[in-house]
Amino acid sequence: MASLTDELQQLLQQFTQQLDAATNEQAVRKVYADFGGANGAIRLKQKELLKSAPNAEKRSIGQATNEILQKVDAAFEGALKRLGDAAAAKDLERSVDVTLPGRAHRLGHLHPITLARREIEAIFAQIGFTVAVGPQVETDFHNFEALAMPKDHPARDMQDTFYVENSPDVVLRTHTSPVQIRTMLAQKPPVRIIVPGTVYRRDDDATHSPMFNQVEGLCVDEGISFGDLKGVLLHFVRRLLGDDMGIRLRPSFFPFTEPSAELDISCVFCRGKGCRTCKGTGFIEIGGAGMVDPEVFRHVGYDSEKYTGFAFGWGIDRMAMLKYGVDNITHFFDGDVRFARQFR
Ligand code: 2NL
Repeated sequence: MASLTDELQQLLQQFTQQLDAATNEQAVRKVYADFGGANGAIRLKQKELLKSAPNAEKRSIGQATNEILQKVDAAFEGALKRLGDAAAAKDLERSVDVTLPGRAHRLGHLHPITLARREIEAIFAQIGFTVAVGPQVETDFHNFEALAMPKDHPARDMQDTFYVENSPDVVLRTHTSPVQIRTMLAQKPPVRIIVPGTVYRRDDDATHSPMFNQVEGLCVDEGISFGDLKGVLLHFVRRLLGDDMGIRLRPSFFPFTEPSAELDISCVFCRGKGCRTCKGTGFIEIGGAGMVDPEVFRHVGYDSEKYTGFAFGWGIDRMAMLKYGVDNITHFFDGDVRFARQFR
């Protein structure tokens, strides 16, 4: 029996050594499991001793071995506490300066075309126009046919169109006019809408992008005149660019309006005095306008004896370039937030 107790003492010594060497909780728990746990060496030894001992000695052996196991438990708890105290002390050493200012988030910025579009929409909203939108992939009917541009019409040459492969009647809309067509097909006059949106043409240079943004307007009711068109356009241009602005309507041609006009506005660089940009004329071309052609009304089922209307259109991108003084349209599509952030 003496030698067996020696063996237990030896195991206790090994346990103590390994426990002292353990530097983290996981290691401490492993050492405890190896010796003091349910299948640990010391507990197995205790069972072995009790089993082989004569009945008279079982009680004293049980007592002696339990004392050793109590030491093991106490040493294990002590080791865990030591590690916990060290971690807590280290945590307390950490210093946090609560007076430091917070870190600012980097903000994005609305795109200048979005800013310009919203401003245009707001000005027209104040004079009774609502915003209408529609699909960017259109049918030949809505994009051309209903706008008095049948398949053999030379006016189609004015627009280089993207067609959907193997679908000769499906196009990327070349203007936002198909939305006006859809609106007129869906409702009776009076109609007062403004239609902003992305359109597509096969063009690509410093002032043309194959994808660009337009806004068109349409007003249809009884007794609408060319004078109403002039008044609305002048009001709009003055609200957007200043009360000293003027407009000029020059006779022109569009298949969907009659009469038609090119729309010029005072040069925003010289305010109409004449400069290099406006080639001394004091005006720059911005878009077009006119009275809705009866042929368009026929396609949407409006009675052109009863109703008249005006329509107009221009490029939002070009308007934003003029408003913000941007010299190349591609800046708008580079996706550089430093560019966008310059505009308020
Ligand atoms: C331009 C000229 C214009 C229209 C667009 C229009 C739409 C319908 C009926 C009649 Cl549904 N007209 N739109 C009319 C005149 C000019 O745009 O230079 N745009 C960039």
